Amino acid sequence: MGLDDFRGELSAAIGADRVFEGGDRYATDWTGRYSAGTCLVVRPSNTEQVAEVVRAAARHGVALVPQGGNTGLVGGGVPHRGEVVVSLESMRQVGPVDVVSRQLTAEAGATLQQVQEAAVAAELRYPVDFGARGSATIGGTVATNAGGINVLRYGMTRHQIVGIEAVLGSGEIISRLTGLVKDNTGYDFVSLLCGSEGTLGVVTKVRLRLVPVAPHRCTFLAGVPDLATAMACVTDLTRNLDTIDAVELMMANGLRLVSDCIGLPVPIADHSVYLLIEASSEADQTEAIGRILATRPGVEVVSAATAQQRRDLWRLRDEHTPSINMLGPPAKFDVTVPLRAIPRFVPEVHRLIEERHVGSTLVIFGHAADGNLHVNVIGVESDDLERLGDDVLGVVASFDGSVSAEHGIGVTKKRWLHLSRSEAEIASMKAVKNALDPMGIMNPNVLFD
Ligand code: 2HG
Ligand code: ZN
Repeated sequence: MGLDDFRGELSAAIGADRVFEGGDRYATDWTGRYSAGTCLVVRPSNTEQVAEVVRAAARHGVALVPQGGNTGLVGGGVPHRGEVVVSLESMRQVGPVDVVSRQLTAEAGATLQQVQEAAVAAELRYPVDFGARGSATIGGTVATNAGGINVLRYGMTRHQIVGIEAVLGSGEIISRLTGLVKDNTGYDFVSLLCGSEGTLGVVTKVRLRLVPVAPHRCTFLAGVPDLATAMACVTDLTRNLDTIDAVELMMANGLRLVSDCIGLPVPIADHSVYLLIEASSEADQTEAIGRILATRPGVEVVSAATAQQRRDLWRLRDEHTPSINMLGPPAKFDVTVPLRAIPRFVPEVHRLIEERHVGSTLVIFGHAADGNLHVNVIGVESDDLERLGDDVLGVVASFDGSVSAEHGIGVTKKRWLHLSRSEAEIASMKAVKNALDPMGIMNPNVLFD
């Protein structure tokens, strides 16, 4: 690779301060499992500069890894074989909000929280949300088609995007930012780039739809005797109300771990399973939700009476990922199974881990209403990770689930892509990649080899 030539040429073109040697912040992934130690980083300040980076990389045979907040969980945003990191952190402009169309345009390096706050300032809401909102970037959420806690009501990131600007691996800029909701003029690049994990190009700007803010919000923690009852509660709620934003699932061991780590007590103790439920609506739903949950035996409910109590309930959920990391680098499986399979799937995974991965710790939590479970296993040696993945994802496949619900395939899940995608689909994905990234320089280690 002509890395020195690439570096010299780009320093002259976009400024020496925008081309530098980066440490852990750029070279180590969030879980700590992948680390290149140091890496060359380029930090363009606008779309034209991103295009210069991609064209120079193509000329010199240099591979690139686009990077946002580096909060990805499948090793897809860090270098593995000497790739250069393209950091979007200098491109963080958001807005203004177009209140007529209820849309805004944001640069890829803006954080999810920046976008949410800009929407709130215009009395609107950007409904994608998850714990890493303060550091995850909007470009990263698009590249991975991020899901999060409100998918039940609002859908994944793909459902929020009405436009995109990106530099393809070919060095071409495509820009579709007019915000037309209806636009049937051929292949849908917006949707194609969303979830492409940096393999087709670098997302530089996105146009997002915003939704109205409902005046009433209510938040509950429900302690439940078992998974079957928990899933029955999910059905009761979602069949009867169209105002439920989130129903999150936590298990007693995960909640205990979080509570100990952050020093925040669980307001209702001694249940096997917990649901964190949130609704937003025109009229207050506290009573309606309480009534629905009360019909199931053994369910104990507490509702947040103040904004602080609401924040505390959400901290018990949001802090699962950092608390698990305190136990050591986890093996993470981000899977979906059909809703009715959850009460059988979870015990099956427990049995497998106890029998075949003795001494490891299993923490399962996730998004109950869409069947997305985060299976975290701590204490498994690196050379045993493939066997662990074969075991866990084998069970997922046996329940007709998906090997990645929202985090993406990245580097970690490549081995198991075939469990969720047919040979024809994988061949078609490769054909698309070859067309848009003819030199194979865009994030070459992720998705497939
Ligand atoms: C969440 O739902 C994230 O909090 C992270 O998707 C999940 O840490 C995980 O496994
Ligand atoms: Zn999640």
